[in-house]
Amino acid sequence: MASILSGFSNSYAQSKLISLNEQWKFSKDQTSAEKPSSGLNWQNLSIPHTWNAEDVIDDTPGYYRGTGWYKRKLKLDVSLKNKEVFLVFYGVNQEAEVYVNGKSAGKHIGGYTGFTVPVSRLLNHQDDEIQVRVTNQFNEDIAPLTADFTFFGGIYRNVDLLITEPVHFARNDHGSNPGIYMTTPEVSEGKARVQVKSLIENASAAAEKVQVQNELIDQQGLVIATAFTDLVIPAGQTITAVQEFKNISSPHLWSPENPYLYRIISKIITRKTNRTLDQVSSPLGFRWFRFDAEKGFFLNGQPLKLIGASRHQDYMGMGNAVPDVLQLRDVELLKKMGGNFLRVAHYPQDPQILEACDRLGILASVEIPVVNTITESAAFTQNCKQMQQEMIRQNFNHPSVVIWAYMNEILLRPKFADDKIRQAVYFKHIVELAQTLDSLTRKEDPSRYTMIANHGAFDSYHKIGLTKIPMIVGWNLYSGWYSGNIADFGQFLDRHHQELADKPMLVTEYGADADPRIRSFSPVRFDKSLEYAIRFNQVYLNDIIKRPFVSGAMVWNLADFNSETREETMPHINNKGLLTLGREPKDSYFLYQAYLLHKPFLKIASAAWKNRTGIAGSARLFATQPVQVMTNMKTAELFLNGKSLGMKEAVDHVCVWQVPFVNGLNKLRAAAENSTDELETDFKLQPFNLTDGLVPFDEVNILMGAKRFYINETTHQIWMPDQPYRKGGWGYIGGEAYKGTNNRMSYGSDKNILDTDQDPVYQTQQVGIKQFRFDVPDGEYELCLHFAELTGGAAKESLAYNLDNNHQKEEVKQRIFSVYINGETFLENLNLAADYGYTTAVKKKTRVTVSGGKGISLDFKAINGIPVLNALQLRKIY
Ligand code: GCB
Repeated sequence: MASILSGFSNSYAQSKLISLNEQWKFSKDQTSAEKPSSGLNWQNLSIPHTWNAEDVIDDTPGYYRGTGWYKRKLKLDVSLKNKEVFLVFYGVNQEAEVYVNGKSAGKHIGGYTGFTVPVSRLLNHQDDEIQVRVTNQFNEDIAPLTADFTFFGGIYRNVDLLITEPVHFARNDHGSNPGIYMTTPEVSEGKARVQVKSLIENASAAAEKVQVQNELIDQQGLVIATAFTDLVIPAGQTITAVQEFKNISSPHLWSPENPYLYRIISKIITRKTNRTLDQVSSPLGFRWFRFDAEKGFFLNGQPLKLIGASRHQDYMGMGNAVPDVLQLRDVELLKKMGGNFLRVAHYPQDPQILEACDRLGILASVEIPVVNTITESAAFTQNCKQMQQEMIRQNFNHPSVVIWAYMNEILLRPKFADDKIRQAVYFKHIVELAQTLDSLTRKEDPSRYTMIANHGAFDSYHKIGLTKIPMIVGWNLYSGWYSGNIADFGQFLDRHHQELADKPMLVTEYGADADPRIRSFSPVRFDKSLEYAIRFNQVYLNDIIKRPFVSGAMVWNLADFNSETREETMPHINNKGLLTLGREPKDSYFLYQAYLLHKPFLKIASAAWKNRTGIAGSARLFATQPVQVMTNMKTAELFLNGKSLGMKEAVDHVCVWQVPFVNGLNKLRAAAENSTDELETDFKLQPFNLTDGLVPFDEVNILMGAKRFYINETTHQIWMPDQPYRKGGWGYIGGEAYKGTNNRMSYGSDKNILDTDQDPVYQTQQVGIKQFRFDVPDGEYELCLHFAELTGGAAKESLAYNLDNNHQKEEVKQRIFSVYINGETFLENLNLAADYGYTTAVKKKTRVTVSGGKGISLDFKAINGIPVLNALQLRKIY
C-alpha cells in the first residue's frame, strides 16, 4: 500500500480531506467484545456498506441486528507526524466505537449524524490499523425505538481522513466540519449583513499568533468583501472569532427559481510566516423567510406554497449504503417534479443531500428520529439532545434549511394504554422532552423554525400541550387511507385553522400506497392501485393549494422504501413513493409534474403499463379501457393507431379517454399545443365468447375476489379481475370477495404470503365459491388453481402501519373442502391451514381434456367450513 500523502510537506500546509472508503475488511461478530474475536472470516469491501442489504431481500421477516467489525490498514507518511489526524464518519448505524491499534479513540451514539474522531496520539506511522465496532442492536436509550423503516446496520456513509495543522478550525464541534457558523442577521433586496463565527483550535504546546480571514465570493469568483482579525490562540485551547460583513449592497437573493450561492472562504494564517494553516469553504445564500398562520410561507417577502416530498435514504438492493450519485439524483428528481421542499425524514441524511438542496433551490426541514415512542430515561433524553445539537451544528450553514424538527407521531401508539395514571406520567415525559428539545433548538439557532409532526389525532396532541411547544405544527394526514374518506382531509385543515389560529402549519405527510404492478378501473382505498393514488393525490393537492394558511405539504414519500415489518402486496416495502424503490416514476409522479411545472407538460399516464389485457366487448374486436393523460394544459387530444379519439378537457390536471384497444400493438399519442407524448401498449384481447374464432382463446390469469389487475413484469403475465359467470365466457358462481380480517374495511388481505413473491395473486379470494366455469372449446388445457388461507395464523410482530395488523385476534374457523373438475375429484379434503400453514401460497396444477363441447367446470364442495379460491389460470395447449 502506498503511503497516504507522502507529498504532504510543510511547504503545502493546509488541511486535507481524503476519502477512506476503500480497502476495508468486515466481519459480523456476535460477541461484541472490545476487539474482534479471533478466527473471524473477514470479507473485503468498500464503504458505504450495510450488512443488511441481502437480509431484507428474502421474504422472511426480520434482519440481523447485532455487531459487525470493520478494519483497515492506514499507512501514513512519517512527514505527517507533526500534523493532526482525524477520522470523519458521516453516518454509522447506530453505535460505533473507533479503535486505533487496539486502543479506543472515540465512540458515537446515533445512526444518522456524523462524528469526527481525533487519532493523532494513537498513530505509529508504520503499520497503523483502524478497527470500528458497529452495532445496530436495539438500545432503549437510542432513538428510533420503532418506526416504519428498516434500521440497516453498518458504516453506510462515507469515511474521510482529515489532516490538519496543529492550529486549525475546530472540526470536532459536535461533528461539525468545518467549525464555521454563518448567519445573515439582516437581508433585504437592498442590503445584507453576514456574521461568521469560527472556532479555532490550537492543539500544539505553544501559543500561536494568527490572522483569521474571511472572504465573501460571488458566483463569478469575485471577492465581494473581506474581513481580518488578529488573534493569539493559547496552547491547547479553542477560541471563537466573530466577524461581520456589514454592508453587502443589492445581494443576489437565493430562491427556488434562482438558487444563487455565494461562498465564504475562511482561512487561518500564521503571523510567523504568513502561511495559510487552514482553509475551508462554506455555501452562503441570502434569503429571508417567515411562516404565517394565516397567509402561509413567505420567501424574500413573496408568498410561496411549499410543495415537495419526504425522503428516506435507502435504495433498491442496497439498503442505506447508497452511492453519492444516486443520493444526489433523488434531489434532482424532486426538482424535476417541480417540488420546492424536501422533508429530510425521519433523520438527518448524507450531508450531500442538503448541499444539493442549496444548489438546486429546494427548501428543507431536517429532524432527529424520535418516532412513535420514547424511553423515559435520562440517557434517552441526553442522546436526543446530542442528536439535535449535532444535526443543527453539522447542517447550520445550508441556506436551504428553514426548519429543525424533533418528533414524529409521538402519540401514535402511546405506551401504558391500560393504565391511565401511568400513561399521564409518560405523557408528561414526552412534553418535557419536547420542551427541552425545542428550547435547545431555539437557543442553538434562533434564525430557524422548530416543528413537531403529529398524526391526525388532533385532540390527543392538543390536550397534552404538544401543539403549543413548536413554532410550526406538522400534521401527517391519511384521511382516505388509514382512516375515513379523502374528503375529511380538507375538514381537518380547516379545524387546525380554527382551533390553532395562530400556529403556522404544514402537512408533513400524506400519501397512499401504490404498488407499481397494480392497476384498477374501479380504484378503492387499500387496493394499492396507481389509480387510487392518483385520485387521492388530486384531492389532497387541490385542498392544499386552495388554502393559503397551509404553508405547504410534503407527500409521503418521494420513493418507496424498506420497512421490514411491513406486509402488504410488496412485503417489507412501503409503497407510498411517487418513485419506485429503484426510482422509476409512477403515474403519481407525473401528476405532480402536471400540477407543479410551469413549462408545458404532457404525459400519458400508465407509461409503465405496457402490457394490458381485457375482454372484448360484444363487437368482439376491441376492449374499451380508460387512459389518463396528465397535463398542465387545458385540453389535450389522444390518438390511437393514428386515429383521433377527440379533445378532452383536463380535470384536476388529468384528461381521460375511453380507448378501444385492439389485440396486439396499440400506439397511443397525446398532443396538446406543441407537446406530444407517445406510448406503445401490447394488448391481449380476451374473447367475448371463448369459442369465438375471431379472437381465439389461448390463456387467462384471473384474480378472485379482486377488481384489480396485477402485472408481473418478470414473468410477463397479466392477471385480471374475476367476474360472475356469463354463458359462453368464464366466471364464478356463488360466493363473495374476502373482506379482510374480521370483515374490517380492507381490500383482500395485506398479510405477507409465504412461499411466493407474487403476493397479490394470493391476497384476494372468493369466499364461498360454488363453481367456476370456462366455456372453452374442446382441446387440451393446463389449469392451475391458487389458494392461501387468509384467516387466522399466529400473531406476528405487528407494525402500527400494517393495515391487517390485528390478525392475531381473528377467530379461526376450520375450512375443509374438495374440488372437482368436470365431475372428477381433483382435490379431496383440502385443508389449507393444516396441510400447508396459514398465509402460504398453494398451487395446484393439472391438465384437462375438454370434449363434447362441455367446457370446464370446477365444483367446490364444502366438507367443513366454507370453500375459497384465490386465483386461477387456464392455458390452451392445443
Ligand atoms: C406515518 C409515519 C411514516 C410512515 C407513514 C406510512 O405517518 O410518519 O413513518 O411510513 O405514516 O406510510 O404509514
